[in-house]
Order: sequence, then C-alpha cells, then structure tokens
Amino acid sequence: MRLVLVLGDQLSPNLSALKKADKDTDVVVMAEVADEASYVPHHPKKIAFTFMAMRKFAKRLRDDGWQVDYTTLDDPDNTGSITGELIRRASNHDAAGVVYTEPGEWRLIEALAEMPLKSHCLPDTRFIATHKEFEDWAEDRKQLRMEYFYREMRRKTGLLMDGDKPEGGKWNYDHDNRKPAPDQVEFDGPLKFTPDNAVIDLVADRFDDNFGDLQPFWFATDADQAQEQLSHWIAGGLPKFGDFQDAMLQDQPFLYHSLISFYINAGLLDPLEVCKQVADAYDNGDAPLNAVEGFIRQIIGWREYMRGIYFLEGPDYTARNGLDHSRDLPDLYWGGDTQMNCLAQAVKQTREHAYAHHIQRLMITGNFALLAGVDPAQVHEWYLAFYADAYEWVEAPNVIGMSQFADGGIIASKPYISSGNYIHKMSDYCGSCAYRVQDKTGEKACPFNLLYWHFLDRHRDRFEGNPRMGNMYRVWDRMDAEKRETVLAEADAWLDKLDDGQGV
Ligand code: FAD
Ligand code: DLZ
Ligand code: SF4
Repeated sequence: MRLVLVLGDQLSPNLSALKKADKDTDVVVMAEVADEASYVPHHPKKIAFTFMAMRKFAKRLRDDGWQVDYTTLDDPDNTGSITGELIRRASNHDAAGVVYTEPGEWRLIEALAEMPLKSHCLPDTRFIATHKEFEDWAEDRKQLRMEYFYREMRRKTGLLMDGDKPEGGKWNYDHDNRKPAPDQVEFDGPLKFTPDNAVIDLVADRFDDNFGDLQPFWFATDADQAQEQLSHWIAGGLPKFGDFQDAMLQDQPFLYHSLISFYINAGLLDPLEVCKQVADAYDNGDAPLNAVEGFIRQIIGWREYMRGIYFLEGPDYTARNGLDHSRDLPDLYWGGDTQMNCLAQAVKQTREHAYAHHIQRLMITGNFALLAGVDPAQVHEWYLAFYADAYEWVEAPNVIGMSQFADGGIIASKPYISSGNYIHKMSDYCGSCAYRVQDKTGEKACPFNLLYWHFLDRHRDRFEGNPRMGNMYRVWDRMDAEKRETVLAEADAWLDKLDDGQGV
C-alpha cells in the first residue's frame, strides 16, 4: 500500500494523486500542522477556512470509500509538519511510498523532495496550461506579455471563440471595464455560510495573536457551497462585473466581485468549469461580453500566467528586489493609525475579511508600498499571510512582479504607480480623507501626490528610457524647478514622519 497526500489547497476529487491511487489499498493522509499554519502569520480566517474545508473534504473522501488518516492540529501525536506526518503514517502502515500532487510553493516542493521516503510527484492537472506548455510558449520570446499567452488559452479552451476568431471581434474588452465607482451597488455580495464551531474554537485558542478578525466567519467550506456562491454571483454580480471591476467604495468591500478565488485556489471549484458557467451566461444573454470576457481573462489569462511565471522563474523569485527598496513595512499595514483614508479602508477590510479586491491590492496597498520604497520581501510576506486566497504560486508573481516591480519587469512593462488622482477617480475615498487629493504640496497634500514624483525622480535612471513612461518625465521636467524641489523635500519629510512612527 501507498500513502496519498492531500494538502489543504488540493481539495479536489479529481486531484492527480487521488486519480493515481487505489481506494481499496492506499491510505489518504491529510494533516493540520503547525508548519503550514505558521510559516507566515496567516490571517485567522485563512487558517479556519483551510481546516474547515480540509475536515469536510476528508469526510467526503471517507463517504466515498477511502481510508483517510487525518491529523488534527491538537492531536498529541502531531509531528508539526507535512513530511513528519508522512513519515509517521508510513511507519504505522509500513507503506511502500507516497504519491502526491505537486504543491504550489517551492518551500514544500523542496521539503517533499528531500523526504526519506520513496515518493512519486505528479503534475497538478487543475490548471489549463502545463509547465511544459508555458515554458514552450515563453521560450525565445524577448518579452513575455500576458495578452498573447491569454489568446493561446482562449484557443486551447475554445472559450469565447467564434471559429478561430475571438467572440465579438476583439480579444480584450478591458477598455470598457474602467468605470468609476457607482453611486449604488445593486448586488448583495457574497453568500454567508455557517462555520464549524470546533475549528473556530481551535483557531481562536491557537492563533489569537495573529492579525485579522476570525469572526464573523462566513466563507463556503465545501464544493457545494462554493458552487452556490458562484451561481449566486453569476446571476447577480456578473452582469456589472466588467463595468465596475476597478471601482472602490467606502465600506463596500465586495462591489460586483465574485469572491471565489479562495474556493478555486483551495480546489473547491474547478477554474475551467467556472469559466464555462460564465460563458454560458453570455450565450444565454444573461451577461454582456465585456463582463464575461473580463472575467474569463482573469482566470485563463492572469491566473494561469502568474502560475507559469512562478514555476518558470524558480525558488529565488520571492527574494528579488530589482529597485533596491529597503524601507520596513509601516505599522499601518498591521492596523496602525493612518489618516490616509484609502489605506485605512483597504487594511480594515483585509483585517475583517481576509479579502480585498484586485485594485485595492494593486493601486492602494501595493501602490503605496512601491512609492514609499518598502522592502518587497516584507510586502510579499504581508500579502501571503493576510489574504485567504494567498499561496505563493499566485501571490508572489502578483506582489513581487506585478505590484512591486521587484522582478525587474518580467510581469509588468512599467510599474503600477499612481498619484492620488487615480484613486480619486476610481473611488469615493478622498472625500472622507484628512489629506486633500487636489493639493500637490503643502501640509494637507495627498501623500500619493508627493511620493509619486519622489519615486519617478529617484528611479530616473531606471525608467526614463521606458517608452510608456516618457510622458510622466516630461510633465515632471516641465514643472517649475522650485516646485520640484518643494515636492521632493516634502516627500522626504513625510517619509521621515512615517519612519518615526508619527501618525501619518
Ligand atoms: P474577481 O475580481 O471576481 O476576479 C475573478 C477571478 O479571477 C478571481 O477569483 C481569481 O481567481 C482570478 N484573478 C483575477 N486577477 C488575478 C490575478 N492577477 N492573478 C491570479 N488570479 C486572478 N489572487 C489570488 O488568488 N491569490 C493571491 O494571493 C493574490 N494576491 C494578489 C496580490 C496583489 C498585489 C494583486 C494586485 C493581486 C493579487 N491577486 C491574488 C489577484 C486578485 O486580486 C484576486 O484574485 C482577486 O482579488 C480575488 O477576488 P475575487 O475572487 O473577488 O476576484
Ligand atoms: C494554508 C494552509 C494552512 C494554514 N494550513 C495547512 C495545513 O495545516 N495542512 C495542509 O495540508 N495545508 C495547509 N495549508 C495549505 C498549504 O500551506 C499549501 O498546500 C502549501 O502552501 C502549497 O500551496
Ligand atoms: Fe488616499 Fe490621498 Fe485620497 Fe486620502 S486624498 S484617500 S491619501 S488618495
């Protein structure tokens, strides 16, 4: 007999390791372990979600005829690590070896490869592109761009294709997806489910000091509930998803977003199946093309592309620091006081829900860290810990690459930076802020305005020649010399206050 490992983000009945195993002779191993629960100080909701979903999945496997050796976190025999549990279970059963599906983090891939047990690692087939397909696509290209990879994935899946042409005549409708914040949101947000109170008690007891609110807990924790959430969103949220994808509203964390990344990444929903249901909504006339294409692009385009880059670039990707940034992550990321309303909103929401939508992650918390020159490794760890959908394969390319430009431009062709103007256009945050978004200098000047020019000025050598940034430098150069000096001096003074822990 062999052991079959199922990790906390591999909760899919069609997992390659399960497909390869024999339910009459092999034993499934699942384990809640201290190593996985604390390699970063995860948000308590993320830990609770993982344990609840793991426990339900173990029951499902048992109901389906599998023998499952499940270790709870408080089991006195728990060795504290995935490899420790496999070695312990292998010795109990005198197992011939271990079959497992490739994990989504190099850390665990390496630990499993070094384990003193005969083991067989299978590819994770829950993705649309294999590693080989991505490598072949990337080979010999001077520059990798998501858009071209996405078109390959459209052709491969046949999603939104009209023969060999894109549905509607265009591959990408992003241009229609940038409407500013609506006055009112007409969708009632994610469905709320009842939690497993035994897990709530366990997490409350063991992870009390972690940043983030455990309660109220409402995530879906099995495949049926996740599907309910998907159907609920397709009916109510999808039609306006495209229009308001980039918008942000005070105290409205969810807008028209799907809130399914937790479920897809943990294996409760299959990405291709999700896209087919969304494409059906278009075929049935229930959702417009800009919404449907925009959504499908995120899944078969961005999500697959990020994974491709993570595995292509290798284990050192998370240590990259292409812009030599070294500031410590400010206290405000851990709930410390700030007068910047946009940041306070994004952090509050993250603390409450272990969730923020894409533009909040990119253009609020990410943008600020980049402008302020924060050490990307600390930014990476923050995102990995606090978002319930965060596993390194998807989080690191988004943070190190897309958001912090720390990979030197593999993912992004220019840094995602903006002054307060963009935030003002896309949200209603600035109206309730102690700073004034229209002030470029002075005591009340929006810090994003000061830091934007500070960033461009200090990285002039790196970005001046970038064709997509020439305009920005021309605007800066046309500014009165005295004004430029004032901006830089005020930005420096503001950063000093930030470093001193003074209320900013
Ligand atoms: P929706 O807005 O409804 O989008 C639909 C789906 O598209 C998502 O569920 C997700 O599966 C997929 N998707 C959208 N954008 C991306 C993307 N850039 N990369 C991968 N998948 C995408 N996503 C994660 O799943 N895990 C992360 O750890 C993560 N970290 C991020 C860090 C930063 C700095 C940024 C800018 C983005 C990050 N994203 C991450 C991508 C994106 O923000 C989330 O997938 C999205 O906010 C999840 O919410 P949703 O399900 O409501 O998504
Ligand atoms: C995120 C997470 C947490 C918090 N705890 C566990 C756990 O106790 N046992 C487990 O098998 N998986 C857990 N996970 C998910 C893993 O960290 C994830 O499988 C790896 O990071 C690879 O993506
Ligand atoms: Fe954020 Fe500046 Fe707007 Fe305040 S004024 S909410 S700091 S963008």
